Amino acid sequence: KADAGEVSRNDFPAGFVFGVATSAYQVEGATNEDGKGDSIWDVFSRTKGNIKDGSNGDIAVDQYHRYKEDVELIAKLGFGAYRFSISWSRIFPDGFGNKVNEKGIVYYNHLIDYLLKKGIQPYVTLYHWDLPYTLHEFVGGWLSEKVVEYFALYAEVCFARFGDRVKHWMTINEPLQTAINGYSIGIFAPGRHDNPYKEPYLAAHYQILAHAAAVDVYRKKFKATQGGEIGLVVDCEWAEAFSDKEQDKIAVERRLDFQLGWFLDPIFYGDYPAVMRERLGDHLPQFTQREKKLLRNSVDFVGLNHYTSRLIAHATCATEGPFYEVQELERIVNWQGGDLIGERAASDWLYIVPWGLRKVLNYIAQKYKNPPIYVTENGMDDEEKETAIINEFLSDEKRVEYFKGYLGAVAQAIRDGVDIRGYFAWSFLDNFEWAQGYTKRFGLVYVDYKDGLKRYPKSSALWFSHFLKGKSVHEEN
Ligand code: PNW
Repeated sequence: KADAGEVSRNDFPAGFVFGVATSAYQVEGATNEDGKGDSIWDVFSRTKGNIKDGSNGDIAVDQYHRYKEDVELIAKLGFGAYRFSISWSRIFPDGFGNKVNEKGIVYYNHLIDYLLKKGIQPYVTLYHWDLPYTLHEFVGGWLSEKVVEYFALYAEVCFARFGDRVKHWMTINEPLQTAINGYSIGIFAPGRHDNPYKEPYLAAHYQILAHAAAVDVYRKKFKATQGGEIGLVVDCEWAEAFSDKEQDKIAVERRLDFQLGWFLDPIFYGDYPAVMRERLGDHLPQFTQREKKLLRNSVDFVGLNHYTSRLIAHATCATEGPFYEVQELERIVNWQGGDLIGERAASDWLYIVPWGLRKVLNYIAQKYKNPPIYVTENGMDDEEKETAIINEFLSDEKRVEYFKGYLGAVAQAIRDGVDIRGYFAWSFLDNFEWAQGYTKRFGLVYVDYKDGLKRYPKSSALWFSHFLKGKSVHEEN
């Protein structure tokens, strides 16, 4: 509770950016319109048994047709930025990069232009999990080196077509989640799980190289004229030692190396963390000298997605699957006294631990040369209930407390000296929550799935709006 006190806009520097975030497959819908090709998520979610409520993103919250209304609402609430992603298969329907689908370009041009017209800066992610399906089926997806070049081609078209107006680029969203959920556990597209000791490390490797290739294109061909910045988005839970035992403290370091160092070490130091090499041997791919050079300093900023924290204990028989088995550790949610690390949200992985964010931010600053950081996602969810009335969702006091706590933690980290440039709440509105379908609601804005996808700002959206207009939280009532 200590940092949940009186957070105010004045605790943040003048140029600090506040925004809301979404991703293409989760909000756009129109998955087969205007020449868009299928992505691995289109195919995955159409397959029975993969999505909890049997749903998919075919309509999602229909932002493709309602972008104007959505942009107006973002502006009205007072946010200065919108983080969204571009659907690769809208630009190159088969991913091969032969022929640009102009209708896809038109959509993002409209979105970007309307954002700018309303005074909102676009923060654009090139890849938020929706790989063109053909690249998976015929090229091997993230297990294939070839995808690196296709990604660079796609990125180049985005820079060329949108870079005159987009000044903040993110290459890839959470390569960790794709590697583990997509290629080890198989609960995300493309749903692979047969080779969990090898494939996740290949899938991560080529995502890292794809990131570096896209940044190289930006810096060589566009940066000088367009003057934007480009980074990678990683996700990281805070890892707190379960006990004072030396073994648990070392397990914490291992955990952070396997979650964050996996991606940031190559970028800041040119290679994977030593502990990953020790434990994975030849299952961990090697970077060539040329690749190491390309990787080093290949970000202008680090994007951090952060939701929750875990207690970490050394464990020789880990129960959470192969990824944790090689790390020999366990993630625990109860202190030894039995109390939860924090209150649980709706998702079974999401516990509310504001101080964890301050610690992750300080950890990144210390370990990776104090880079500029954006918190690119932070938020919590509510459980969908068939019987609930809208008002139960609209008075989301728990989410208000969540934001107060986590924003307070960001403000603390700024006072600690961490170079944080902005904060994006996940999510602008309720949307397709991947394998959970529409059973989880992360939005600041409620979407009525039973009545024409109407949007209703929740209390958290109104609280944020007051916060952004500089009123202290106590003036609110
Ligand atoms: C993020 N974890 O993924 C994604 O970027 C979003 O698209 C997604 O909707 C959001 O979080 C909520 O799930 C994560 O287990 C999923 O720590 C799980 C974790 C972290 C990030």
